[in-house]
Amino acid sequence: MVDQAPRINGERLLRDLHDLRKFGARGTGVVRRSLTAVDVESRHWLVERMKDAGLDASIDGIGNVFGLSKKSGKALLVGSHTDTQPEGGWLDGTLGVMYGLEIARAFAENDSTQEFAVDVASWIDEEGTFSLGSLGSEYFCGLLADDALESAENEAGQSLLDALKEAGFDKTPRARLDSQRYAGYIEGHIEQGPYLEDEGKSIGVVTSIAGMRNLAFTFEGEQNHAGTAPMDRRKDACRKLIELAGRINHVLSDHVVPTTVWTIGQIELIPGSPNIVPGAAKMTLQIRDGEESRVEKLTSLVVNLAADLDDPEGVRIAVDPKADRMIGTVMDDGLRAHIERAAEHHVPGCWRLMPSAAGHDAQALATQIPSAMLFIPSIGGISHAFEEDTKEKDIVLGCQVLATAAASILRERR
Ligand code: HGY
Ligand code: MN
Ligand code: MN
Repeated sequence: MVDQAPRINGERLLRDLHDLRKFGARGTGVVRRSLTAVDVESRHWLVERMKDAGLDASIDGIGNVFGLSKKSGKALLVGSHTDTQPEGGWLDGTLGVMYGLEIARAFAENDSTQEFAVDVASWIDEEGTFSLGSLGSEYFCGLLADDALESAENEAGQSLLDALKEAGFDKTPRARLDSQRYAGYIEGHIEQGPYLEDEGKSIGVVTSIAGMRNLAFTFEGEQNHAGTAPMDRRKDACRKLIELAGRINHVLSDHVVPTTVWTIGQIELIPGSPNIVPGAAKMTLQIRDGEESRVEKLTSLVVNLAADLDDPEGVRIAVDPKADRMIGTVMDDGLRAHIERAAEHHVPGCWRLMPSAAGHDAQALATQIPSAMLFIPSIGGISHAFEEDTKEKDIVLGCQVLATAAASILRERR
């Protein structure tokens, strides 16, 4: 049985989401990369919204935005991220942050929950402008040491520390998690995939979050003239890259399951002229799977393939297995059960348990405190694209379900 939680104010939630969307708006999408001027501006805007909600709001020394409750007792931390990919949608991350703000406001406005403590967080750089992802939540959770921040830089070569100085955050202390303060962490997010829409479900209750491995390949051959260099004497880095890329599918095919995904997201040919045989090339490969052991196996298969194709007399191949990112994570059963009950209460039978193939800040928080996630449908399953969108009724429903879950969690654990 679920006690009725306070009704969230859907209009206020949508207004704030549309207002936040304006920071970096590009048509229907958003470009708001970590610590750009528009991102910094949006963080100050968020602080003001949190203050309006009666929270003790600030931006810490790494750029995380916190709205802390002044109530006593164990708090529930509700958050996500407001930075975007180079081309992002208006809801990826921002949904969960504004859910937290709306839940904090609705609880404060209702007699039955006005003593409940809800903290709200917007984690910096979940989308990996300066890192491999979830920099802010990982730092908050003590998964990143300060010296790990020294080497972080964006694609333009700007260091994280310089960007923090430019933003004016460098003099502020960097917050770390006080796990005693919290009953747990919950995050609302768009599904970013097709399954809820395909099945006509309104809510996803996340069971686990996939593990991820990022591999960076470099190819070293010999730059030469595209006209005069005979084909049989070339050390063409591009040709070797295509040979490796073309064989990955075949090498992996016997070891994957339907939810295994891999992506070649970046390719660079150097120097990149139509009249020059590329002497060098770069390629990234990202592998994700719900089973950590399978991520490990697939990674070693690809690394071994590269070793087989490496040619000491011709094109050399090197691979840099980036530090393990986003180790596969299982959501907390207890918190997840609260979200399940809330979903069944609001939309009986119109919800499902499901894994997340996307990485989330909840993976970092889950290493320290009980954590759980809720999904709402993505139209066409599209995300990390300007076309990303969700029906407004689904946005409002998701917040109400999460608010109901939050109230029952705090009734039980505060
Ligand atoms: O790529 C991811 O899984 C996350 O959206 N950054
Ligand atoms: Mn994302
Ligand atoms: Mn996200």
